[in-house]
Amino acid sequence: MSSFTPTPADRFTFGLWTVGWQGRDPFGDATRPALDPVESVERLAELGAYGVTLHDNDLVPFDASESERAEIISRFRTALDKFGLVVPMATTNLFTHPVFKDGAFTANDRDVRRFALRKTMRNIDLAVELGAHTYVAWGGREGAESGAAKDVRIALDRLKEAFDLLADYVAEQGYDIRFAIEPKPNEPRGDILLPTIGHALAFIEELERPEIFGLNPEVGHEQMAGLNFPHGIAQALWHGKLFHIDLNGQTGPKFDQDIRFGGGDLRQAFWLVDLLERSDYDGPRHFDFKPARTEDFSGVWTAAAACMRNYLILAERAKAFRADPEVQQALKDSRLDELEIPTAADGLAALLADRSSFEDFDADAAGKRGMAFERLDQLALEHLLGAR
Ligand SMILES: [Mn+2]
Repeated sequence: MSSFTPTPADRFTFGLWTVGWQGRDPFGDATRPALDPVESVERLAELGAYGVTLHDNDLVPFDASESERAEIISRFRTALDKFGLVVPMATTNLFTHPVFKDGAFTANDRDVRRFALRKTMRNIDLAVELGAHTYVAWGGREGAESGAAKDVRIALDRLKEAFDLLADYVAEQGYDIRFAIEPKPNEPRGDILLPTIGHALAFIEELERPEIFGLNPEVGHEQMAGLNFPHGIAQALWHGKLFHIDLNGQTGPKFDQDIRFGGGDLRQAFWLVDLLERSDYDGPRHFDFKPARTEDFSGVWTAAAACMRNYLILAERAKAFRADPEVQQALKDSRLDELEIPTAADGLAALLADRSSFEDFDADAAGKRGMAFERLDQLALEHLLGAR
């Protein structure tokens, strides 16, 4: 159906590392050749994407000379202009090179921490040059495999120090860019610092400039911890901290699968899109997925197109759910409208004086009221399945 064809107005973006993933995993070599970022730009534009995102080393090799770097960036910018894609977000690779084997901002080695900060600041310059307003920080190797290897309270001091320095840097440069911290519970480290949305939200409030720090939550990362992703996103929105989002799929607590969006837990994907589309989040719908290593390039582009198409289908299904008069009645029957009424707008004294709230309250009768959630959830499932 043509209504499920993406356009740049849908603001779909892809990491260069997603379609460019060569299929290397801990047990197997690459199954696909390297993909030229310029080709990714062209193909994603053809598919209807709005932009691309990148780690520094997705574009510029770790050991490139200054002149090589300048040439690569110039060629990439030309492609962006030619095919009309933007770069709304960038991030730093602080995990591939062996120097980061014990982390970056929280590595026990001080010289590694200083190098990590300089590498990040240099790429923030590039991010701003390319027009990005969001800088993602995923601390993939900020963690440990064994108890004594990392003093977590001190490591958090170092992590705060790093983010405070980065905030000073962008303020001094006058950059219009905000940081989005990406939680993940584990992989590649046994345990990673800031493992969930909740941990990261609490940490941000300890920073010197919390207002320029928010979150980049990823579907699979929360689900690896057995958590409900739409609930986490709702709380991030409630705090005003949803700065960016990584969409993909995951089937429960296991290794980070990075399935195309719509694969994995479909019901959570439905509630996520329902939430995002009704929220004030106006940032990119960013896909951070890995096309299965079984695929050739035809499969890669099929998966990329499917991420966008599945989002649009789910958005249409969620909209139909909300517009259905039977659903609207079911929401009332489940008393969602009553949840919106403040519990004691009449004040503490009135609550204490209100005998009906306690002394005369019939808890047994209230305990017998049905909530009608089964009917409501079945209506949602039928909309999701296309049966209504
Ligand atoms: Mn992932």
